[in-house]
Amino acid sequence: FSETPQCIALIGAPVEVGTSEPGALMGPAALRTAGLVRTLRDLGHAVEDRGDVAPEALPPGATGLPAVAAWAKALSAEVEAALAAGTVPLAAGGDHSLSLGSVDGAMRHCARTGQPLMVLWLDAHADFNTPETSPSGNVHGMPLAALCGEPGFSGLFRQPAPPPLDPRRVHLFGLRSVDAGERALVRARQVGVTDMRAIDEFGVVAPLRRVLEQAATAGAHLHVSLDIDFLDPSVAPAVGTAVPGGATFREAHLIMEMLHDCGLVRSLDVVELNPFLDERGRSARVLVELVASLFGRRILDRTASPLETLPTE
Ligand code: B3U
Ligand code: MN
Ligand code: MN
Repeated sequence: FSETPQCIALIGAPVEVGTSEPGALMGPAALRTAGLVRTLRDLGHAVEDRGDVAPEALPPGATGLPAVAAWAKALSAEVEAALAAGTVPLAAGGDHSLSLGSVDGAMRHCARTGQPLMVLWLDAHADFNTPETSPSGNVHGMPLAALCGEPGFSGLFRQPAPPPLDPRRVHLFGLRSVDAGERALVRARQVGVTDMRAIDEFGVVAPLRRVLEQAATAGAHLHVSLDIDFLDPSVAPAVGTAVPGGATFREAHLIMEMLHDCGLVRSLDVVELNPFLDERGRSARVLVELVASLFGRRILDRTASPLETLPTE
């Protein structure tokens, strides 16, 4: 994002049919309560809160792929329209199955503009299971496999569907929990990966810079999908599937600041916040702060490079 104000379209997606842990449907409400809209407006952006998407009539209690598909189709249309209108869609979830809709909407937009799409997936998990490999059957562990055209998913997308996402244009960042079937697929499909081991060794800056340089060279539309479990559970406890050893508060902010500075982020998901498991709104507030950093909040105005702004005697 540039220094110029953006027009941001907040789209609530209270989806929890992709997980077995109830509570994620309260995510959009908690993010609003934590001041998401006000915070972005205070940064000078125009924010249009489009309310929550509603899937087409679902039989009550519908679960699994048919229910996920109904949400995905509705969200895809909203995201595509927001992009066509020149706004930055911010999909607030809801479990990670909602990205089937948001990324699909971005894919359709990019198919029309001719811009390549790149996806940065900030997550403890690979979310690359198929119905065949999934140990849980939960669709929030599958969206990337479906988006990348793996078999076993039918009826998920609006028709006609764009060509599947190129897995080499997907980058998993913060990975630390992978199932056996996923491991094989992530390798075979050449998905980009910066796992926690790499972050321990090199920090977040060098690996992220490489991804952003690749995106800049390609002239890409960068879609960022932020799963709250990317963060360490001590920072953001409101998560159904907590995995220890995640990103620190400072690492996460630095990533958001770099994403802002690169100016390539055109669409964003904030997913898997489960307010039922939160501690007095703490995790929701952390997410709002991170989104603020991604949209340009900084500690001090910086006109020079970080080294030049080091304090002098
Ligand atoms: N990989 C496991 C666990 C999981 C994936 N995403 C979340 N949990 N949030 C699965 O069920 O697919
Ligand atoms: Mn996820
Ligand atoms: Mn996850």
